[in-house]
Amino acid sequence: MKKVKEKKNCVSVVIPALNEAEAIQGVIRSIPVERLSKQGFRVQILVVDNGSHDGTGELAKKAGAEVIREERRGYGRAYKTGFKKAKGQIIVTADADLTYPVEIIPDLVKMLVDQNLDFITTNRFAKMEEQAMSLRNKIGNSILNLTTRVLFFADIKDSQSGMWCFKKEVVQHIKLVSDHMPFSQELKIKTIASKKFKWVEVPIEYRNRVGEVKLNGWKDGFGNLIHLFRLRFKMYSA
Ligand SMILES: Nc1nc2c(ncn2[C@@H]2O[C@H](COP(=O)(O)OP(=O)(O)OP(=O)(O)O)[C@@H](O)[C@H]2O)c(=O)[nH]1
Ligand SMILES: [Mg+2]
Repeated sequence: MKKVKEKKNCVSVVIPALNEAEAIQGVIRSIPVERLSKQGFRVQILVVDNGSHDGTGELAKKAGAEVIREERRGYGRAYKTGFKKAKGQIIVTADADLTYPVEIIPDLVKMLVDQNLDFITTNRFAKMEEQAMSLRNKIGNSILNLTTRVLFFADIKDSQSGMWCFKKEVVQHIKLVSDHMPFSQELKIKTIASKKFKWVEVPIEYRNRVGEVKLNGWKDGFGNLIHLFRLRFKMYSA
């Protein structure tokens, strides 16, 4: 990955957003910038606007974020672009839909530093609001989690969670290919499989989504399942 000028005491919060006008400002304003600066970190809030046409980018800018426009669609594409532009040596991620508890970012960062971890992923199933995930998606996620554990011996409870806190060097060491929803499982599986990184999974709250659902449940679910098998039989040469 090409390097931008990295800043040692900087945390980059990278948020992919596709038509999230209803929630984006709430997400940005809930990030505890002051707490992070008391911990000694500057904060870069980076919204990757994935071709929104509802004013998401402008709203994000007004709320104080740096906005990059990425016209090529896809959750993974948005993250790859965002990671390249992240100035912090520590990166934290969250969706732009108010589902993830961004107020815990200082705790995640503290844990990463204090325990000298490389990668923290999160488990949404620990404290999930009742309507936060449909029954279909819960079943789909359980199948993906079980398949991940069986195929990769990865001791992970939530393979699809989109909130991570990690040292930027992790994504500079592994090759991430997916431009779409499988990006989330690809990142975790390759990080764990590389055996180079100290990682943990921590429980988090997961809240009801604000704004229209972007996920295509059946298509993305099956797509992720197929991706797991493809990854399993190609990954060690990748
Ligand atoms: N689906 C999708 N999301 C994108 C894309 N580009 C950016 N995003 C953002 O990526 C995040 C994840 O997408 P979501 O639709 O929330 O997917 P999800 O979290 O699995 O599903 P929900 O439980 O409905 O929130 C959101 O912040 C989207 O706005 C894209 O091309 N497709
Ligand atoms: Mg979401």
